Amino acid sequence: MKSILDTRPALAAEIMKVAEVAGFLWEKGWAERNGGNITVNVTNEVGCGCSLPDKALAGPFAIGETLPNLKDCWFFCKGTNRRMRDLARDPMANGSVIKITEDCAHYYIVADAVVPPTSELPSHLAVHNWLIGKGSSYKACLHTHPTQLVALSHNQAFLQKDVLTKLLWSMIPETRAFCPRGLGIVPYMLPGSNSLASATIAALEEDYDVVLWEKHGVFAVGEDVIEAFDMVDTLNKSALIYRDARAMGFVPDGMSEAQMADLARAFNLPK
Ligand code: 2HA
Ligand code: ZN
Repeated sequence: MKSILDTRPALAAEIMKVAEVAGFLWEKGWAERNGGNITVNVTNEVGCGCSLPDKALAGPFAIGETLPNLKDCWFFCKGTNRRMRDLARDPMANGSVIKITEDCAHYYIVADAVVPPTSELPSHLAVHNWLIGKGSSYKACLHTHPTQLVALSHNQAFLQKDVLTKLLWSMIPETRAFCPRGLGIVPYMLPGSNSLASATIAALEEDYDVVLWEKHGVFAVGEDVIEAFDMVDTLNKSALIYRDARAMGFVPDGMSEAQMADLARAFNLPK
């Protein structure tokens, strides 16, 4: 079957990154059934004034709001109800490339098949709209269900501002170094709702790259989907170290404030 990717190596490379990450999410046990979603702004990879067929496969469909920075943007989106493990195996049969219309309120499904995008499309597109508006180079949004981070979100003590950031940073130097903005917190809200989307943007606006949705999962942004995944993976590694220390029967010491400050100086880290 002919694919939009056949003649577009840059687009194929971005979508292969999505497939690779989808496989990691499944292997880690963070993607039960159709859990999680990924969207990537592929406008640059499709190419401006591109020769893609004007004839879309389906649409226009309403986004549900008007997102003025998304005019004529292209996205690769995991399909609604599709499984990460299937996205890993065959991304173009379990996700689709969509194009936002000129009115910034609708989209067409362009390729390769009519796979309606993720149920979290409104929140993902609202975040992409916000990223473009602030001139960010970030192109990827990732939502997943990392077991240990979600478990920590079931305790109110960990949901106070930057309590988890400090705890997770202190478990291993890499987390401080590679998640320098820490972990934002979003209180429980209905999955797929506009209020969850606005609360997520408000938390990202506080200068986090990864936010924890209470009793649900995380939402991460990055230059590409690999970068977004690596931050979540690093944060969850810290959660695993904390869990294992507790399971061994003690509360872990954590790196000291002085060790953390030293690290921040050495790596020139923000905050
Ligand atoms: O798309 O994880 O929150 C599946 C989800 C929704
Ligand atoms: Zn979810």
